Amino acid sequence: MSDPFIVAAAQTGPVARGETRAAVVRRLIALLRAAHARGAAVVAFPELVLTTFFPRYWMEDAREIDAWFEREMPGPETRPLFETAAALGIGFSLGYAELTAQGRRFNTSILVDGTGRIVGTYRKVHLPGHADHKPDRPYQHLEKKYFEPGDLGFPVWRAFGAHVGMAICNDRRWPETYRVMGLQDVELVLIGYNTPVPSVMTPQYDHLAAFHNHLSMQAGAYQNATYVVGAAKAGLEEGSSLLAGSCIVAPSGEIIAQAASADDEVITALVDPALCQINKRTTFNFAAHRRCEHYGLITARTGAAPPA
Ligand code: CDV
Repeated sequence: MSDPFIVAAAQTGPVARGETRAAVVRRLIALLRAAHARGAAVVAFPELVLTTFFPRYWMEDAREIDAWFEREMPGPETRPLFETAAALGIGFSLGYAELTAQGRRFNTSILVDGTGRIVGTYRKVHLPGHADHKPDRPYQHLEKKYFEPGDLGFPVWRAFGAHVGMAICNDRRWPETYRVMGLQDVELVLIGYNTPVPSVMTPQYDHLAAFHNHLSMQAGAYQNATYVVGAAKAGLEEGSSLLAGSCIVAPSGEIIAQAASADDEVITALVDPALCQINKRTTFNFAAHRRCEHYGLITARTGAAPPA
């Protein structure tokens, strides 16, 4: 059985449109140091954390779009984060916009171990929003324009003495995200998010945004007997209010740490892989209780269809 270790969520406040990556990285390093001072072995940073949440802007110029993306990781601006983490011996997950050598664009998160080595890459599967310009809206949500759906599935890696997976923002609302990792015996899921509230898509649920945020992660944690860490980019960013509420959820489904601000803030909690075993061996012992013969529709059909 693996030893317990401390995990951190590094919530950030808003990142201004004109804020340089170097300035953001300095903020991330301060959060990394704070997490290390609290004994953390690994810290989760938010989605697309190196820049403002640029999918809110309609852009047509390719060079303007490319400027939001990283062509290498680490690159010159992000290298100090890797070097500091390696010097401290702390790992992290980091969300950023990835432009591959083949010209493909993904909303990506990497997992970096305590030596500064990238041990895992995840590319966001569930892309919310739209690809077309909707000028009647106060802001856009153009993830479907700027990214293609992730092509790597939901891998789980051995790191920090545990089985670790990642997801990005909207992924956290989908049970499939957690179950595919649950089937790889995941014990810790690191998630970064940017959630604008009010939502232009579901204003009916604005008053429930914080509830739905935690509901999704708590359900995913409980039903798959895993820790889940949610790290928000929060606060008023370029006129768009981003949900805070970063949290760490235990395999019981309980929130065991939660941010109290909408700004740069570190929260920590103990991850004890032994606690994952309680439900992995009983209620959610997949090998004993799952009935795959009845789940075929989940992969055979994408959209819902009414009964005949
Ligand atoms: N970045 C996101 O994926 N945000 C979505 C919003 C647009 C609904 C989310 O699920 O929080």
